[in-house]
Amino acid sequence: MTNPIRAFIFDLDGVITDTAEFHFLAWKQLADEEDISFTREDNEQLRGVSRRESLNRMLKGRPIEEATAQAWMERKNIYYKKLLHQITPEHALPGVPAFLTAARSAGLKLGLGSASKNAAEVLERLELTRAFDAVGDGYSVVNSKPAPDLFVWVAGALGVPPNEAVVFEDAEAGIDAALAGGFWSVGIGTSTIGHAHMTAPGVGSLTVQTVLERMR
Ligand code: B16
Ligand code: MG
Repeated sequence: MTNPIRAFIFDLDGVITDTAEFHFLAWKQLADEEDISFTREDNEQLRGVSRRESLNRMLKGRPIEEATAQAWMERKNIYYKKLLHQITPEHALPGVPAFLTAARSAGLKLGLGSASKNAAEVLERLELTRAFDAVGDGYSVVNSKPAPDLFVWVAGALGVPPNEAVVFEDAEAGIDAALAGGFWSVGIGTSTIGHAHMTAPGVGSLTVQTVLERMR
């Protein structure tokens, strides 16, 4: 017999809201200014990984001085933060607020595990800060996804062991992190997430009961 599920932990970008487009536009502005080719397809490789790893992937092996790397990441973040002003509660992905409410009503603890250092601001703009019992973000741990550290940190803050928690993730790095930490996992969207315990096009196409029944 397996343990009952006591917590749901959600990734932010691609699961709760779609900030990937804003990340793309910000990296694209930097890339254009620096004469680096960067397409929407390239941007898919940046899904779920840290700002530093995103820069590395955007550069595709091109060497860069550390001081320049820091300055470029700072510039990208300024562009990104400007775009975040557009976010309103309507930017939550379809069915997300209702799913969070249903999960809480079912007695589950709710956590957020995002690689983003801007996660708190995004949650505020979505008016979803109070929906979560614990929020782990780009400041919480040193080793980012695919290391399991962030989800383990959130589970610890919720007081629930990994094998009693389900991670909802849209990125391959995020599902790898969840599995490495011993969590149950739900792959969201269309990326390479076939190794998750179950997959769905979006949180809105799931019910809390369906997820709980599959995690055993
Ligand atoms: P920041 P998630 C991730 O968010 C994004 O998917 C990824 O594209 C971004 O590079 C990363 O956050 C860091 O974001 O530059 O704002 O610190 O999917 O883990 O919620
Ligand atoms: Mg994501």
